[in-house]
Amino acid sequence: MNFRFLHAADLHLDTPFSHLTGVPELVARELREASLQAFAALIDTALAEEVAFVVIAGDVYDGSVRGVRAQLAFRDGLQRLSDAGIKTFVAYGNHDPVQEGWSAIDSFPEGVTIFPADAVATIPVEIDGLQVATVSGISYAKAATTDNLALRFEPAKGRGFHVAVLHTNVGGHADHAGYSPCTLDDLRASGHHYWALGHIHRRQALSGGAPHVVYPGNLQGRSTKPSEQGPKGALIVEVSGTTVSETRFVPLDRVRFETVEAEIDDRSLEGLEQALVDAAAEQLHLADGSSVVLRGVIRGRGALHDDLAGHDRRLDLLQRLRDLAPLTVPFVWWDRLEWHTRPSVDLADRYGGDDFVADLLRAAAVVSEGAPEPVTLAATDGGRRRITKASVAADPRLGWAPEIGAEYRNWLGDLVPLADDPELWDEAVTTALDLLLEGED
Ligand SMILES: [Mn+2]
Repeated sequence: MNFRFLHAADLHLDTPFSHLTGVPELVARELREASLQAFAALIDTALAEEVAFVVIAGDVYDGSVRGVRAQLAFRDGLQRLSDAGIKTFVAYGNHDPVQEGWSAIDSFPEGVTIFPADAVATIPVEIDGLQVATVSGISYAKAATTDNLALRFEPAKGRGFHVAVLHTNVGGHADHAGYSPCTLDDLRASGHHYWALGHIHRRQALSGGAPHVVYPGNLQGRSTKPSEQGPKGALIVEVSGTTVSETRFVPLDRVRFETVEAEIDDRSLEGLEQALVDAAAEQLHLADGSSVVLRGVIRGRGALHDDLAGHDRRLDLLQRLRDLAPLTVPFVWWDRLEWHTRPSVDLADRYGGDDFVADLLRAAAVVSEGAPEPVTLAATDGGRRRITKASVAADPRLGWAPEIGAEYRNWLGDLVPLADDPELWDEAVTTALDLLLEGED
């Protein structure tokens, strides 16, 4: 028997997008609606694709304070599926545990299974009186669920294709909260054909067969964090007997979060602006009817770095991009610009000099790369002082020459601990250079 089902997770209905600041009314309104519209699109897709059932693997809501709009929209969607004779299976996760928060829904429509929190439940799915699948699952009782729920699944048995539904952090990814951690081997052991997982927002298949172990990603991106970027939606899984014949991603997001990059090398301000505007237009095109929230990353070395080094000018460029972007739906909203640019000076040339810029560059090299040879710097007593990485660690204030000024010495001392983070350190040194070079002019 061939059939298809829909696998979604991490709906985070009515998610607030509270980190986005300074957005105009139209953008705020669209963001407020985005998660609910994505859910409506999910229901539309299930109906259009005539799926046998829908699986939702946790984090239906954004928090245990489940919003009124979120709950009522969720119930409406399940009712539409029920009316069409489509079963829905829901396992709650850490954002919507069964025993916490407030439920506005007295009774769910016919054909909806909310998996219990005390034990794994298994429900058969029939088509034309023939059992074609079973769907097993368990919900979180409390948000802080850190025991291995995967071990509670009994070996799959009976006719058909066996689906297991769980909100879990497979492999205990350090970047994700450690909710109900389990291993891939735990999941392989149970004999299910398809583990419909939720929790990790980046879409991925941890195993492409025997069994399929899949995170569909969240339904609607929530920020410009890497795991929240790119197309978001759900998976349509085509089943033939006990085999997955195809898995198709269906984008359902209404607002897409993306990063665009531009280089400043030899570009005029006008050229940089055009590059960013073009990149935004391309993202809007790729989003295919959805709106786009952009983070711009600007790299490279050149005169523009020096010209725009002041905070205000960079903010002005951001404002200018916002002014140029379409503010009708689908919109483009520039959330922010990140500058990883470098001054136009020849750093190799300056490194060999005998001024403070050279001292700074050499000290930075010692700190960040642990230069094998100690370097000498102008010291407070007017002479030269040898420094090594160890001496910097022992005294981050370095004994910089007095003509540098106490505020610089203190400030540079504060920078040294940043060396553990290469990107941050690079930025700190670049900022220090900017200030020094500005002084030279
Ligand atoms: Mn989630």
